[in-house]
Amino acid sequence: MAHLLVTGAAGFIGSHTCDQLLAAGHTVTGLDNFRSGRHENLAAAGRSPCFTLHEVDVTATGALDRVISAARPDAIIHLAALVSVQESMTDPALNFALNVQATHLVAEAARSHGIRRVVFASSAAIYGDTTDLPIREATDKKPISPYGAAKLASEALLLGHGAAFGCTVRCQRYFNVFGPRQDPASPYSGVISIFDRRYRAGKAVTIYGDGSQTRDFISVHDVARANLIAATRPDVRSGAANICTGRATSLLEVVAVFRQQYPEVAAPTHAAPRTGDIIHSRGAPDDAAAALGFRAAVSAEDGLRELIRTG
Ligand code: UD2
Repeated sequence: MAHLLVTGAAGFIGSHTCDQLLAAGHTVTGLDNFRSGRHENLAAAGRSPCFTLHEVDVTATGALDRVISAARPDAIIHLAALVSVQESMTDPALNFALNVQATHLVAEAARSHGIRRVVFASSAAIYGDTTDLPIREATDKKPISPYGAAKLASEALLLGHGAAFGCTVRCQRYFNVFGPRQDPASPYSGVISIFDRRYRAGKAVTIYGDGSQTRDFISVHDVARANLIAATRPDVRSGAANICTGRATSLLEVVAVFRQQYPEVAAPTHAAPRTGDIIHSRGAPDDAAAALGFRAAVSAEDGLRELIRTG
């Protein structure tokens, strides 16, 4: 059994990752500044004797050193981030601090403490608006936001450190993650979390465009499992892989599942497509299968039903 340090432990992906690590018998030290993380996300983890939480910012002077010196983890799963693409547009400096500098600090902490593995939350945003589908890892990386650029820079920082100082680095390029605990607060939150909140409130949703746009929606449970594998499987080598399902689901298909569950809610309204919206996005899952033995197991429909059932 391993001891994992999870940054961003109280976030959407972080909390599910902690839950799965603990369920598998590992020890977890969590770290979160609670900027977007929430205490209630850690309700289950907090009941485990194998879980310790530190309420600190990764970028605070000496914070990582102190936590790592005390915990002596085997690996770091670095998920703490400025998670909003939109916020990276309005505050690029904050994006740089939380999404680039923070990663450098993690890389340095891994080096100075001799930590042998780092798993990093990268994103399909590094590919920009490519129309060459499915998106493969070798596809040109042309980010179109400070957020995407920061994720790409972070991958390079970590992989360079890993190669120089003998640490295995896995960069996980998440596609459109959905599931329980995703914050629906902003209009730029993931579409499924927005739809979930509106249907629960009995309100009609708005579809931008005709709803035929598709995304590679992956359940947060699959994403957490991919993190667990990347952090703990013994024979893993450094690299980057898409964490996706390889399947495209349209917004109309998403809405159909909600409408079955909420027949009393009015039909969706349609609005003009969002500026800059891409029509189709779908990843190739083969590299993750080869490097990690990971394949997504939850279908978009099953994941949606679980979200609707449990919230
Ligand atoms: C992701 C980013 C977005 C931007 C984009 C670049 C997130 C949550 N979003 O958007 O910020 O970087 O990638 O490609 O990381 N939609 C509706 N109704 C709503 C909300 C959304 O129809 O109330 C549509 C939206 O116009 C889009 C689809 O749903 O066509 C998916 O939207 P999304 O923001 O969940 O994800 P995505 O991949 O478009």
